[in-house]
Amino acid sequence: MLADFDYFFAQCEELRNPSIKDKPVVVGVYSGRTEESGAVSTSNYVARKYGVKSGMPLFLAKRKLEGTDAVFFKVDHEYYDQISDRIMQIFRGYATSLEQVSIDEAYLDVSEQVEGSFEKAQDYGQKIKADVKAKVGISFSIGVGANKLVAKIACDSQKPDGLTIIRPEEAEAFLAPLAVDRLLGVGKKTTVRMEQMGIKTIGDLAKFDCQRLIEVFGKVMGIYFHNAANAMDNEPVAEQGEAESISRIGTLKQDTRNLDFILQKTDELTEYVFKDLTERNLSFKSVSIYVVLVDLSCKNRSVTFEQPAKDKETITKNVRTLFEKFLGESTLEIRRVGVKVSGFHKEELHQKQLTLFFQ
Ligand code: TTP
Ligand code: CA
Repeated sequence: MLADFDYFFAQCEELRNPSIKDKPVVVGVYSGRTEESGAVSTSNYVARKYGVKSGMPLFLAKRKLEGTDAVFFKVDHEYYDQISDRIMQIFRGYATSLEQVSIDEAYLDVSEQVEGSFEKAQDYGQKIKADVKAKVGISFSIGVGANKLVAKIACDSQKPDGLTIIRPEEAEAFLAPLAVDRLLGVGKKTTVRMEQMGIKTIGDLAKFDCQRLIEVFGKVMGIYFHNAANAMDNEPVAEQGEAESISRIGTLKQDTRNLDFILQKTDELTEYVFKDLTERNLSFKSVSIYVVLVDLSCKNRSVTFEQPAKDKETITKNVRTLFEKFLGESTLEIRRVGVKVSGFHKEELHQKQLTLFFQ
């Protein structure tokens, strides 16, 4: 099962400004050179109706939306990250394993939960969607298939708020009419090459002689293309390994060298780090700070203890000491700050895996 959040950055902005929901919403990255320069990260579906697309220059998006009550936002990664984390956490409760692919996309292995039934997967998908909607307020699309490849294409086929189930016996017919570039690994060059060979759709590719594909694209890719077009994929939903560290980074409201001002921000970040830490029941042996200065150079400072710690005060206290020292060593103003804990207790990690195993 693949879940992909709908028009994610723009939906996050709608979430904290409900009154803009029916207006065109554009989230952009401003390059900072002039007021107007930059590109569209994403937009809501209202703005898409006017032809706004990801990657488009902002001035062009503005022109397309001229005369409408469109609203523009600057990307706020911290906020989107927090929302994404909360949803991923909910997903964990529904899946045997979770593979997060990006900030707004994750594969969930739910085969055990739905006992291999695609019928049950339909209800299960609805249940997850309703739960996330109620708890976080974000909608997303789900694709269900016998493997990751089919789940992904199923998900893309119906957005936003989609739930598309492709049963194993339907998979080949579902893929057949689609353009080959819908397959992962088929880029512009490959598309052109395949077109020269008379292959336009995934169906054309599925029927194409596998030996010939190997001659043209090499053994690894040739076999992959052949299998993928025939809806065959054995990639497991691979859980990312237990994190080596937990960190949060934030931008200061203004560039500063004022310790209290900085600590106000790092205390906020520490709250999030500490929350993650307690959720995973980990103790740590190192605390680090991360600093981005006004000239955009980055610096790290850290401290490691003999004995592992578990409490929030150890983080706040050491972050303060590290910043006091850092400010004594550098003269530039600070723009962004981060807090990190690491050096997790090995036995504890091991213990955790064992408990998970025996649950
Ligand atoms: P997508 O999943 O590609 O797009 P989306 O979530 O905005 O819209 P939908 O899934 O409903 O089609 O990308 C996820 C986020 O990544 C998106 O909200 C913003 C960001 N992004 C960029 O910053 N630049 C880009 O060019 C793209 C495509 C996405
Ligand atoms: Ca998305």
